[in-house]
Amino acid sequence: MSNMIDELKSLSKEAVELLKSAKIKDTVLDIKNKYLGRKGKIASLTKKLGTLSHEEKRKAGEAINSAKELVDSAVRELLHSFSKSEKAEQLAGETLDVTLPGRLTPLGGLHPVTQVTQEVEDFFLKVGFEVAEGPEVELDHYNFESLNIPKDHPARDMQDTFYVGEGTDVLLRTHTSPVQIRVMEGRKPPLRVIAPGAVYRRDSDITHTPMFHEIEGFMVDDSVSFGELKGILTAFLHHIFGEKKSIRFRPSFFPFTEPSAEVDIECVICSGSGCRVCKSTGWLEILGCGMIHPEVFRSVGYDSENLSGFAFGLGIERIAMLKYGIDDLRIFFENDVRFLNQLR
Ligand code: 2NM
Repeated sequence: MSNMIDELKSLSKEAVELLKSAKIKDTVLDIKNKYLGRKGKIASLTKKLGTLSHEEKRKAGEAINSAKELVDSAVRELLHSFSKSEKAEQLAGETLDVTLPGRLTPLGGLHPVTQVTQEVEDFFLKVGFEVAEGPEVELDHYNFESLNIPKDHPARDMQDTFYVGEGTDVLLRTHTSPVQIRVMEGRKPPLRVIAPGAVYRRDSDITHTPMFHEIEGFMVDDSVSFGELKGILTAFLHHIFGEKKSIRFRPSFFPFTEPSAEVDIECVICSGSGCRVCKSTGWLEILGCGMIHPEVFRSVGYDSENLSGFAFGLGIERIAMLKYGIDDLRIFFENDVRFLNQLR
């Protein structure tokens, strides 16, 4: 009996000693199994309990339990410390090197058409204009009729305008003038408004796309003069192309203005000496303008006897082409980042 208790003590000591030399979790589990397992060294001793007296059994049982307890707590302690160092190792492997350079997200930029639109808006906002928007799908009435464009005008031809359904009076606007008609219709002068946006025409070659962008503007008050038109548009072109550029006004014709004029700027490529871009004239056509026609005022219910105003219109892509020296309009709409990145 005392023999068995001694044996238990030395078994548990032996197990604890073995555990001390264990370097990995698997070794610990092997040792645990060898001593505490169902067929382990301690379990095989308990088989001898049957031969003992009641009192001896109790003492031996206590000895077995404390031997198991000793080994088991050593095992648990070791497993705990192994899992702790495993975690520490994992964390050490995951440390963040804050000195590494960051991963850059490529920054987007504004499309050149948007950039020029904003520059034009900047100028007109500074001189008291507001920005208005309107539908791209319009009625014949707002796009043509109220602008004094007669029924037999070529702009109304199926060849020149996109109609939404044949024989309807619904179409894609060919300019942003209808926005201004809508503003005048709903409000009273004094008014200073610009209308930027996409417009549509049946046209397609290296200088024309079926969709392009326009900015139109107008000013109406009780006595707006052609002098004010010249002053504001000259200041505007100097803002966009630089103070040094010469500007000229030439007589022209539009159904919705009278008198009408075309405005040219000294060629931005050759400075007036003559080149391919200005077709050897030294001048570039930049915008159209004029004093708003009495018929337009009549159609929005204004009294043209006591009012006057000027209006103008220009193509955004054309301005961008001249400003950046681009010779093919179509690359504005291909959205090739190699092109766009050059104009940021
Ligand atoms: C142009 C040229 C001349 C124009 C006229 C109007 C309105 F609606 F007020 F009558 N808006 N824009 C106009 C005048 C547009 O574009 C070349």
